[in-house]
Amino acid sequence: MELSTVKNILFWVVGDNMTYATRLGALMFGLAATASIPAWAAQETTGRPLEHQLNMQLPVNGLGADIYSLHNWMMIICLVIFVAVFGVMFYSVFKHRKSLGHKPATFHESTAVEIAWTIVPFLIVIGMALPATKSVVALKDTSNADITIKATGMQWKWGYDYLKGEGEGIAFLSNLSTPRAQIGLPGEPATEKRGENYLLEVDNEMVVPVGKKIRMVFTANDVIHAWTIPAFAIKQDAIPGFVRDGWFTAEKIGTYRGNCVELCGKDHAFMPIVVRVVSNEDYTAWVNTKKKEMAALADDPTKVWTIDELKTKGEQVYTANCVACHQANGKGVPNAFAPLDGSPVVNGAKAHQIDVLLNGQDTPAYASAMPGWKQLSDTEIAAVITYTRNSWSNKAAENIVQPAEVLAARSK
Ligand code: HEC
Ligand SMILES: [Cu+2]
Repeated sequence: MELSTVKNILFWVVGDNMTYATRLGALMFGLAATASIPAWAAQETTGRPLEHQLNMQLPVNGLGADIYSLHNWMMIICLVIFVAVFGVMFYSVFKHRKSLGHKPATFHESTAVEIAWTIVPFLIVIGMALPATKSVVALKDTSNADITIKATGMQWKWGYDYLKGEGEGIAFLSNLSTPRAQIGLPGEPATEKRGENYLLEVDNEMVVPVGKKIRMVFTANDVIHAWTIPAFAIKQDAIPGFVRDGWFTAEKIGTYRGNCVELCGKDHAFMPIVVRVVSNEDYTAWVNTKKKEMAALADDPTKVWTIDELKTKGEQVYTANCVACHQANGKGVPNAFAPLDGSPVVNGAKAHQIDVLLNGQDTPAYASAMPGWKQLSDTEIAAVITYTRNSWSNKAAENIVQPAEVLAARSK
């Protein structure tokens, strides 16, 4: 075996960044007595998976440490059972083989053996279930949170709403920020080298203060997604029409990364989760900037825009929300995503297109459906419609839509 393989196996058993002697020591220690191997405390967490990592990511809170130790402890129990059972089996088969003249025993029922093989597994199960139950109960206790944040899964991004506590009212969308040039397209290789946080970076990170209890509420707009930050020991499905919750505290300042962990469609791999943990003062500062930013961005749906203003804004909205399916050239993907270039909807009556944007569309012509975009603002919807009506080969007769028209359609 290569040294790195041995190293990985040891990582897998006891954790990271210990000398081999300590690793073996910890292994023995674990075997002999305890379920808590404090490997995590000795090591700086990276907040993201490492290359060739076999063990779980290092936790940054007590609950995560419990789960980590529990995991190691269970692995050790499994290993001991494995070695003991197969050891006895292979020894017996080898030592008492027929060619040495052994005759098979013919006994039936042995009360002693039957009692032993009922009681021993029972004790093993109790020994595993007790500490596990303690952790599961703690995982579910979302009471007395300092801040409550709602995460909404959408194809293929996350929306965050700060519902309670400092920062209440803040809401934003979080999109993958890795450039297309690093990813490439089918049949079109990437042209740029992959960055350090390839596919684990976003434009708007969720920000929380260090050491505070954060309650997370999860739901989804379209299909099932799942939210996790492994280092925080939190993982929960986000299900349309349901609200689930979970909680974490982050005890170290830093940036922590995760992924959507429920297969949710074509761009499942492209909706990472990034949480930045900052000091309490930095958090207050972030809340203030974010609130100012939101006030500045807040739309005035009665404002009348020029067509050029709408086209410029519409292109941004299109790039952020629509290219994944309809492509930058507006040609879509045959049979899957409708082309907008030359589309009868985009070149037809504007009222109908507003309706498609707000409520979605699902015709038999395409395998998938167009989701509704109610979560975009009136201005964003008006802008993206105006943009599509004047782009590529489209020359719609009604070539401009104002935010007020979207607002009116919304309340219908
Ligand atoms: C998740 C993939 C997806 C995204 C993202 C998406 N669409 Fe669609 N869109 C579709 C699909 C699929 C259809 C065809 C639906 C059907 O008719 O069954 C469609 C249809 C449409 C149509 C009607 C076209 C026609 O000729 O029937 C318009 C207009 C449209 N989309 C605009 C947009 C705009 C603007 C955005 C960005 C805000 C957007 N779409 C984002 C998947 C998507
Ligand atoms: Cu997802």
